[in-house]
Amino acid sequence: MSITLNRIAEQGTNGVAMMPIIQGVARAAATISALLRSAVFKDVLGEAGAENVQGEQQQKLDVLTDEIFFQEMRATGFVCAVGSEEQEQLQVVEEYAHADWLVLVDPLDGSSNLDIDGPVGTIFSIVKRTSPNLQRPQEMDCLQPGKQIVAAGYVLYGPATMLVCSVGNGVEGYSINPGTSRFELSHPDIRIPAQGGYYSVNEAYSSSWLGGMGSRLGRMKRETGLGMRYVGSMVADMHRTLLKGGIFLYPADENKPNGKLRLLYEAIPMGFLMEQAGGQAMSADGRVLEVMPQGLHQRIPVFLGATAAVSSLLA
Ligand code: P6P
Repeated sequence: MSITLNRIAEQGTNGVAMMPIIQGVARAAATISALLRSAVFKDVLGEAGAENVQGEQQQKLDVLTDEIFFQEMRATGFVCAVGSEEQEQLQVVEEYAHADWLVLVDPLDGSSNLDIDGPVGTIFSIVKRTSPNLQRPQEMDCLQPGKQIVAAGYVLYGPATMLVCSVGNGVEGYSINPGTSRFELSHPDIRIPAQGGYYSVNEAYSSSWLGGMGSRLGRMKRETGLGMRYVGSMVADMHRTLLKGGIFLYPADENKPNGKLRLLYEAIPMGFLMEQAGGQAMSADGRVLEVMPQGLHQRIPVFLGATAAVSSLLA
């Protein structure tokens, strides 16, 4: 008998509260997966002709997937607002502005890989509002350190479509079974291997890295003997790191003094998952989940991986 996402409700009070929202994520993921597979025939590849709040060229699919995700969060009836990479401001769900939960999301991470049919993903985290329910949710409700989030996960749109998530009791992977068109448990209890795997970083920037990261990486490579893999899609690079071991890093450099990846909807959810899988999630000044967010779209350097690799790099 296959195990579905309903299993999440068996994981304590957080599991019961998170299941309907994570099921909403799964519905969005199934729609996005189908859209990606047919994109080339629907003229939805390529640039949308606008920049997002990050100053990056929006892909048409960035815009479409953001709307799909927001509508599924709205349909759950439990989400009062969504903070998205594709939206400058917090998007309030008007009909449910008094609900308990906010979702932070990068709806289509790695979208620059779309035109070469590369893997892309959706990254999300779920936090409980800090403001009274009768008030309208504000950006401040999202600005909580990662140690306070209740759930996080990602969807990898690869050869299979897989939702990897945690409600604080370890990490599980659910894959779409084409036979049933449902997400079914495929990777129970994901734990990052203590040794082995790969280091994953864009070494093209190594000459401008800050904090002596070039020499640190050289020492880590000598000490660990890790091979190198880099897709340029955080979900794909993180998924391989979780399953095979090693470390994923995006350091600060002279042109990106705070790194490139966003704290609220990339570093925190991925850091939460990495710690839940037995790894470490560090930034320039310590643990990612301890960083106090100052804004919806702030960036942060990240070093996520097995303890041995992270320690070798940052010691
Ligand atoms: P670079 C994709 O644009 C992304 O936000 C992450 O998915 C990925 O890890 C990173 O940027 C890749 O950045 O500078 O190596 O192309």
